[in-house]
Amino acid sequence: MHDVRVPFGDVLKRQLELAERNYHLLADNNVHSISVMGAIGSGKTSLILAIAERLRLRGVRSGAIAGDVAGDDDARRFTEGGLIAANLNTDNDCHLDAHRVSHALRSFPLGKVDTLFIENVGNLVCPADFPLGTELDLVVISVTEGDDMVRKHPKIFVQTDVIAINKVDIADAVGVDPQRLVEDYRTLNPHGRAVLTDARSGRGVEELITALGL
Ligand SMILES: Nc1nc2c(ncn2[C@@H]2O[C@H](COP(=O)(O)OP(=O)(O)OP(=O)(O)O)[C@@H](O)[C@H]2O)c(=O)[nH]1
Ligand SMILES: [Mg+2]
Ligand SMILES: [Zn+2]
Ligand SMILES: [Zn+2]
Repeated sequence: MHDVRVPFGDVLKRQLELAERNYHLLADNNVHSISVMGAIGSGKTSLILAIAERLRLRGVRSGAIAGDVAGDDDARRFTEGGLIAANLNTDNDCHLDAHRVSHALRSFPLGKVDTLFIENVGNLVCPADFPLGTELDLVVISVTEGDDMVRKHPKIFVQTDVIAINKVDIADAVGVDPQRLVEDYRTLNPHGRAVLTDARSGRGVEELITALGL
């Protein structure tokens, strides 16, 4: 393991250094990398699978690192969906960090993928403070979280330039207008792009791929 037992004030600095190293490792291997964040059950895994399925038709090979507190459910789903996947358990930590990711990257067959998705633990708070070193960030929110979700978590939305507002197929059922989420996001991040998606039917997935520049 890297030695991260440094005084508390230096921990974030060390994490930033490791994030920069991850960034260079991915770039040196010509891998496009996307950090996928969002609340528990918002549809992160489903959207990654939907994106990867479409990229495959264009000959783009996808991989995924599945960050979860415990278990390998998401890693299995990725493998079943044809992605090269690695499981990354945080053992009760509520977020991934660049250090954990650096270890996962070391054993990942980077030469076999063109795009790598790193799915964070379901959480909209601390992932905002722990950059992983990816090229792009994507935050997935589900309409089932309510129409005030963006306003309640300004930090992550200010710094994320692409968001997916997912489960729009059930927006009416939960009484949420996705446009309210879009407007709140525009207020916080005028340059960001918000895409409405339904990961199960595939609605909006092509638009999301374009927004991510993939
Ligand atoms: N109706 C509907 N259901 C969806 C959509 N996207 C995902 N789901 C369902 O929502 C549940 C959670 O989806 P996941 O993709 O596992 O969500 P996640 O964000 O990866 O969840 P965690 O990794 O546990 O935080 C599953 O039952 C999905 O089938 C959608 O767009 N519409
Ligand atoms: Mg998941
Ligand atoms: Zn280490
Ligand atoms: Zn955390």
